[in-house]
Amino acid sequence: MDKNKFKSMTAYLDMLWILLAGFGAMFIIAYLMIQPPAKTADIIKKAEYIIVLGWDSEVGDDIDLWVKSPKNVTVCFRNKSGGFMNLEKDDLGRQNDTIVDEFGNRIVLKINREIITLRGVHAGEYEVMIHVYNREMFQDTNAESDTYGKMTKRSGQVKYTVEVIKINPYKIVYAKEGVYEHHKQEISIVRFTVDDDAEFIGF
Ligand SMILES: [Ca+2]
Ligand SMILES: [Ca+2]
Repeated sequence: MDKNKFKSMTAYLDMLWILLAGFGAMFIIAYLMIQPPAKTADIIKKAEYIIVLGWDSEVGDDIDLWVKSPKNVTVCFRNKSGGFMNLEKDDLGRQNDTIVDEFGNRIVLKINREIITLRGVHAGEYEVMIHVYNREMFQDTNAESDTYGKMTKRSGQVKYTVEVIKINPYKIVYAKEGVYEHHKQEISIVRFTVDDDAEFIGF
């Protein structure tokens, strides 16, 4: 064999091996650097039902939504998660309506809304109720000075709405409008039943 040809072939094979080794090393490094995929299930929540309580956004009352499952699990601000149910946020009235943006500006968004999602269901009866946890205090210039220093609890009727919404396909299966009046008032909203396939049977 031509010695020069043999030498150039050897050089070519060496180069090929170096290239292959280089690609192999890069592949291994890239594989090690791959991050586990984002838990999309945590981002886009698959919910069978959402139960939405809303009340007058101009008042600072703290109202709570309670849902009890057929397995006797109750979800509310005291127990935010259980039995496939989750309270998205305990709306405190006015206290958590203020956000601070990246420039430090305080922005007030007057929203009074609590949502409990049911990302899965147990067949049986769900019970929904609301509780007037705390009525807003305000400065009452007409009041006698008392332990609150003329601060008085707000009284009078305030409107609320409760909706039970089925997801996929979207349908409002129950809606109620009403008023609450008293501090610590409990209002039973609805008992509704679902089957094994999460279908709404009735109330
Ligand atoms: Ca609340
Ligand atoms: Ca609020």
